[in-house]
Amino acid sequence: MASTSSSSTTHFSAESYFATQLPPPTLAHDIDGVRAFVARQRAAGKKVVLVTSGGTTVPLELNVVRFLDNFSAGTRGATSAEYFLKAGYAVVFMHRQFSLQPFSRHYSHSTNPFLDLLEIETPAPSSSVASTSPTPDITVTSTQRADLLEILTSYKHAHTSGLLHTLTFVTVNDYLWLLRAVAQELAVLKHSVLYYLAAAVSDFFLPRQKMSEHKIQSGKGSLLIEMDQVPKILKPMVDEWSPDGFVVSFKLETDPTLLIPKARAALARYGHQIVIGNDLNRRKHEVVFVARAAQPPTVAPALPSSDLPSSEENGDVGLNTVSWLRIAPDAQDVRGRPREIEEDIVRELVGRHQAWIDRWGGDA
Ligand code: PAZ
Repeated sequence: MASTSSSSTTHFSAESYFATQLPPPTLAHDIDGVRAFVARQRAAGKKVVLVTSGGTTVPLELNVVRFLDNFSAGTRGATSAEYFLKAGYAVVFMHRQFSLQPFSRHYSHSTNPFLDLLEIETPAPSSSVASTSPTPDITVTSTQRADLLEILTSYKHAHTSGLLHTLTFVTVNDYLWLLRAVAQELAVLKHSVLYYLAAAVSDFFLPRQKMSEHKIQSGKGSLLIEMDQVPKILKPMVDEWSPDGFVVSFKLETDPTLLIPKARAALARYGHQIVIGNDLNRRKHEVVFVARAAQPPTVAPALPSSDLPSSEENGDVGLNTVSWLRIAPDAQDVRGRPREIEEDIVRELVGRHQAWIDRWGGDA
């Protein structure tokens, strides 16, 4: 039997975590980039959102051969980042390496492969230069051209305007170090910074002190791994790293009856502004906003009435407001493309964030 653990786990506070686990080697360089980005957006009076996206890995060895991972492809984060840009925000997009990214997500992975958009056109041979065959041209399939043009235009604009700044992480350790450092940089923006924490972050990890240096060997029977709990970082984020920021976390469950109680418990424990609950299998067309009662919900007026949740499901639950947001699973936009619930989530959050800024006297 191979075991990578000692018999007891350690309880890591955020403080003891950062005192004992090593930062990723690129951290200082990444933060220089964020600092410059924040300075530009601050000078321009922009609201800034940090979007975290995709899953984190948990390596089992220091020389990593094996790791634990989770399902997240980064759809929620990449899609939401596009809608935040559309709403006028500058976006720090902190995502799992190789997960979906804004704009390119439309043609990534296997859902809509980029190569399928392209045609090879071979010009007719010219009679004047008989010995050389003409070079084929590449064109975009005509049915895809309008969509591609629209996405490409937004993509180019996001990059030339300098409104999208991208950071990557792989492990849960990278994520925690990066989140803390980025939040500390964004804190100067006071109330005009919104945190949209959609990444699927592991709840468990293996501290480096307990990791095997080399590949765990088989041949000794089963593998037992005892992991420690990842420290709860929302509390120091709200209390210390970025106390004026508007913090939205996500809660994923597979048992829908847990969504609201767990969301309420998170708000009570960490003191942030909103938890968006989503069920694994319904997350693309249904989410629930659980917020502290001080912020009245401003459910997006542009939603067709059939998409609005029925009123008896919404309302005050003790100290919290609960509002469901739903779209029909097969809903389409005016051009016949599938509607994306992130459009409604972002519209709702932009309204609530603005109310938060106004309440504090407006520092955007
Ligand atoms: O990346 P994706 O679009 O496939 O999934 C999004 C999500 C379910 C990871 C996100 O909405 C979420 O709930 N993030 C927080 C997960 C959690 O740690 O509870």
